[in-house]
Amino acid sequence: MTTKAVHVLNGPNLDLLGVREPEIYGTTTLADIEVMCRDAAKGPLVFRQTNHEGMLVDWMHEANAEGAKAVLINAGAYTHTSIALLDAIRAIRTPVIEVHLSDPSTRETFRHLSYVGMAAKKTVQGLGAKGYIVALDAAAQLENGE
Ligand code: CA2
Repeated sequence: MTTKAVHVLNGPNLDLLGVREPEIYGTTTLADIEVMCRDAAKGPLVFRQTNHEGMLVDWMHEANAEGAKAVLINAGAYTHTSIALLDAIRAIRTPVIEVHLSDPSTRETFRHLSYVGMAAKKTVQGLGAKGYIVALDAAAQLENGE
């Protein structure tokens, strides 16, 4: 039997992590976060980044079609704008966990609304890169029905 993967999807500008605005997002790069996630994951992990909204939707569908264990998504600014992502999360069976490095609820008011959060099973925010690991643990707990 093949072990199903957790898919970690990252949205726009997260490829700039560690390079710009370290006072908000820290100095850890997305490549560092990928290594942390691979170390922490207990099974196969798909880790991706795109600057394109539709690509995130396609990857949600792909995760669902492959029977992925869970999707972790940091949708970046699409979090606050994308009804397409909300619909995609509602349309798939795979449980989705929302992750943010910062805590958007303490930032500008335009970041307070999360379309992703309306459909996600759980949100982990404000913990920096460690939030991805907390979200991986949360995905394992969902799998165990906890
Ligand atoms: O806190 C998060 O993880 C965010 O998803 C990051 C998004 C922001 O739009 C969300 O409100 C919260 C921004 C990602 C952009 O990342 C950058 C990294 C370095 C330099 C500039 C942007």
